[in-house]
Amino acid sequence: MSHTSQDVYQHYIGGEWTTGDGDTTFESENPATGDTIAEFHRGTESDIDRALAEADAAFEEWRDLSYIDRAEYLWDIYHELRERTDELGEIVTKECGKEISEGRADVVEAAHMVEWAAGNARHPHGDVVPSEISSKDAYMRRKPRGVVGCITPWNFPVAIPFWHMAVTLVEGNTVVWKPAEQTPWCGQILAEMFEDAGIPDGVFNMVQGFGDAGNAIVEDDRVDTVLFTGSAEVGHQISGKVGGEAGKLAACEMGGKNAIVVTENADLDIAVHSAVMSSFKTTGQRCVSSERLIVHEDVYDEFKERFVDLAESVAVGDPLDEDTFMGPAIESEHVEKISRHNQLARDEGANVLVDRFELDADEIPEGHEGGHWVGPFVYEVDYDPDLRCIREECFGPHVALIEYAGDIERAVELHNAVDYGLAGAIISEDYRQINYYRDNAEVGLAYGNLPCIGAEVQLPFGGVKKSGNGYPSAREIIEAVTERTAWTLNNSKDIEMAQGLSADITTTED
Ligand code: UN1
Repeated sequence: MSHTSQDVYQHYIGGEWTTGDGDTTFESENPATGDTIAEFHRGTESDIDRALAEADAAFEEWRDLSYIDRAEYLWDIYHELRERTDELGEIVTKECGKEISEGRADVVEAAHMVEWAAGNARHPHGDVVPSEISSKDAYMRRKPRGVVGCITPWNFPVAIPFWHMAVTLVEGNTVVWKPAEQTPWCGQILAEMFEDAGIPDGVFNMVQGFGDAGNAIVEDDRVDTVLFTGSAEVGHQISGKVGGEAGKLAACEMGGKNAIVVTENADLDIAVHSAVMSSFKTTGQRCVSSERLIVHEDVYDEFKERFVDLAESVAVGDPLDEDTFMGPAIESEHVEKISRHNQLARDEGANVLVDRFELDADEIPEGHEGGHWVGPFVYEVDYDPDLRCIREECFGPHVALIEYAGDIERAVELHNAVDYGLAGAIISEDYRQINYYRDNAEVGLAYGNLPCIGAEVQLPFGGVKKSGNGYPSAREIIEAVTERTAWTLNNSKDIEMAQGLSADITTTED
């Protein structure tokens, strides 16, 4: 289908484009300019209701297809993602502000996830399990759960929807998806891809909108699994609601207050490089971005000088320009949130080392005055576990240097002293320190001598503690969107029980 820029874009429900029931629209904005990109119908509870009815009705036929037939639709999408990587990467950059290499990497990550899911269709989907009784065959078999509701964030507007939906669909579930309200244009393009691939009506549905639409997915009884990636605030509400409902499952992936530990045995080139990448790539707006750098006193001064130097000079600018390191923040409300966090650090006694929150006029590219610009904010603070600035996630280029004395045990103690546990890294040349970190850091994604961003899709991805329950991406999502059946078949005419349980039926006549 074709659209002109004057169109108000629609929802995709039951294989049809529809304006839905609502009478309001919303706009998508280019965060680097403040310009409007396009206008979209805002979905309502009744639009979600229709989408869920369609997904429910489509489930039976979809689950009856073979894994391999279902995967064929995804292979079409895989090829489209590959062929259109540059074009889509530019769209990601225009709609969410990430610099262009990140825009493209978002699309590449999506292609990898689709490739993994579609390829997995030809892999075993269960286990043959030994039985205590030699005449019994026992298996673990998988079945789709049914209707899966997907709620995705703006920071990976192409990749994360496919983390959620690719495996989910290949496994035989149907989907109702609400893209982030900040990145509906990416949502539109993905929905067009599903339409082009000819996915059967109702198997994939997309409703554009805000939290009220997302909430209508979460609260509906027809939804068997809710997949959510986004803020801790919303994720905890969803797990609270869904957790209380028998038979329903919420797989939530939230942010963190991620840290990098730099020990006295660190190679400081690697340390500084990893810290800059982890703190400032994506303008600090990855759920895996680091906001704490925990540095040993022996190397603190040198690390600080080199890190501060780079933080002062990393190129903030037009995200479409290949020479830009950091694009803008997503929206003006988010700039305010970052400002509040910077102020909180000040109020709690931080010594501010770099403050580029308000960029100089000549740093803002021409024609981009309406963009949501922020630069790095770096501070040092005397460690106190109760400080909010080093416990609460800012989701921006806001980073604390924390000096420690003593051994690796002490560094890991500081590292773990937050409620979250998503990603983290250790920089050290000492394998004992590295292994201590690996075994004791409370995170789902741990790195040695690397940034704590940039995970590959074939690894599990997910957090511990308040960061999530470790499902909604890549490999592990299969557990959230399938049910396991333990199937046992008797090959004998006699019934023999495990555990030594008697199979004799005795009667009063015995
Ligand atoms: C996120 O931070 O919101 O590991 C997702 C990474 C990417 C995904 C990040 N593969 O940095």
